[in-house]
Amino acid sequence: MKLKSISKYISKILRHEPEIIGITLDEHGWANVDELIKGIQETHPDFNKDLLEIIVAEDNKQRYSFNGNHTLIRANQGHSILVDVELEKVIPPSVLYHGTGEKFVSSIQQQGLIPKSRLYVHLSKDIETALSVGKRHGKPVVFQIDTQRMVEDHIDFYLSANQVWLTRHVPVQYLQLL
Ligand code: HQG
Repeated sequence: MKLKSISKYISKILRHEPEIIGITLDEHGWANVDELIKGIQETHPDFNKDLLEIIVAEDNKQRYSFNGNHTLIRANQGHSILVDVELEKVIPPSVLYHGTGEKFVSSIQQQGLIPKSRLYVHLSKDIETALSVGKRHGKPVVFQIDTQRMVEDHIDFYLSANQVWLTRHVPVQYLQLL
């Protein structure tokens, strides 16, 4: 069984479409662990709790969290469905980065960065990480964001449990294409 493809499936369920395995998330994005495992077993009969524990512990971006007694699980960020994962509001470093595909540049230069299907715009703390995010969309480009000026202008930033910087919208005046 390929753990990476199951992890992608779990992301899809916990961020976007819990209904594909007939489960629901609560208002804070939590799913019941037993229900999640049962739902995944429909298509991957060998899946079990031990494998879920491995996926959560070893995920390269720490995408998921359990509650204290591991009866509930949620994605730390990246949702399209409206859940409140109790993000921490934090003052960001004075500069952050956003990697995207070259094909989106002219639209971004007109509209700024918008969350599109997700709840937040995702920002990276360094250019290298931004480039790897951007590569998912074709030829990568990186925008530098004047977060210091955004903070001065009272725009809120959040840090997810797995250290991804999030904000609702980055208007064009704070963006510089590198
Ligand atoms: C672009 C992955 C046109 C935006 C990553 C991005 C990240 C615009 C795309 C996380 C636009 C949305 C999120 C505008 C923004 N016009 N295009 N005005 N504003 N865009 O996948 O940031 O592996 O929803 O630049 O590592 O690429 O899934 O967002 O290219 O942390 O955990 O619209 O997903 O993490 O694409 O990636 P996405 P993203 P995971």
